[in-house]
Amino acid sequence: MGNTPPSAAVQQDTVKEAVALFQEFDSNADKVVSAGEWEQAFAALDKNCDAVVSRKEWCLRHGSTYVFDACRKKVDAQITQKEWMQAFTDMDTNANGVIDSEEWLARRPVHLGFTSIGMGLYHWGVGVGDDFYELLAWGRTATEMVAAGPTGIVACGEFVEEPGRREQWVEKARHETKAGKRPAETWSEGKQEPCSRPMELWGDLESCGGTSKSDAEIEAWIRKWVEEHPIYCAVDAFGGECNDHTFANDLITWLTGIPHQRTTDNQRGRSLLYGGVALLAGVGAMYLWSAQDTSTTSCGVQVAAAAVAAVAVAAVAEPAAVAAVAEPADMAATITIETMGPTSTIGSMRKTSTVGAMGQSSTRTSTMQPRQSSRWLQVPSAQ
Ligand SMILES: [Ca+2]
Ligand SMILES: [Ca+2]
Repeated sequence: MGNTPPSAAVQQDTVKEAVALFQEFDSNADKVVSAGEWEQAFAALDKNCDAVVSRKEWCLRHGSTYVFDACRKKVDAQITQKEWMQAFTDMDTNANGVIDSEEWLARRPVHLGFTSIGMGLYHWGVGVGDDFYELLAWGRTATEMVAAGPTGIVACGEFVEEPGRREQWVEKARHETKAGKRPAETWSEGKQEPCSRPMELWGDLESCGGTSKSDAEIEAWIRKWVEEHPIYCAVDAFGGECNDHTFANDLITWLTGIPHQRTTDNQRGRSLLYGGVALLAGVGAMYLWSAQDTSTTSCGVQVAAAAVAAVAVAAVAEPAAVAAVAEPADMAATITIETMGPTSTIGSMRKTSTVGAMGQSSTRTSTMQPRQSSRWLQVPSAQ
């Protein structure tokens, strides 16, 4: 998925790297980096003159990639000259044509953080520099909306309008933390309330560009978002959910200025579920057809039912695992289920397959020679 969280030592080096780079780019030492100096810096970085600077070229020269990651890019592994000049515009937040040291140090990389909650599902959080922001909720039926940042609760949904409910919610968090169900690092001793997971507790990180927004601006945005989304909704059959995934997509879009629409677990689940329902209809038709024809239908109903059950569980899952739809690399979950009819008069087989992958689904029927499915279906046994 993404890169793993950097060590504490690497985090400490990031400011040093930023300061050293600023001095390097400011070739006339007038304490600001001009567009000309910025352009020259790209030429110096692009050692093999192919008009892109790769992550490798950057890393070989500077040791860490904090500044590289803070530039928005189409492809994570490289930055083009055009993107480099766009980064100059992004960082010159007061639009006076130069980047001063304050603007330079305000720029922070943005990450999407993933924590596995089992069954191929992930809890999402958003990293700005070393700080993370996330939504907290007690399971899939929860309606209490709480947004947390590195120092504690940033905003609560409408449930706190009822007297005592906020205290109850915090008390539950305290209890869960004491019981070891939440990491001790997610409890603020100073404020006596939960805070977000620190960087090292996120299992995977995905680079999403950079931001110049301040902590105060970020907290104000989160308060407004929660005001506009006052009720937590983990799962909605028609996509109306309001959870850690929709929060992360919205926050990253605002932070980076680029629409961020990573496929959520629910979108994936719906895609697979609806694909499965379509398949069941297909199996029904196949059954009627084979009953008239006395021929037998190989494979089908049981597999399809198991697949739909697994996807349905995944779509509404809590960590207690029952069954899981496993996924190949890069979360591209794919299910193909095939039903084979008898050999036709021209010696070929009719094949109906339903494919669901990363937010898309399609059902197609084709006539082809029988062969092994190149895709897969996996329904692990209960844990
Ligand atoms: Ca300068
Ligand atoms: Ca400026």
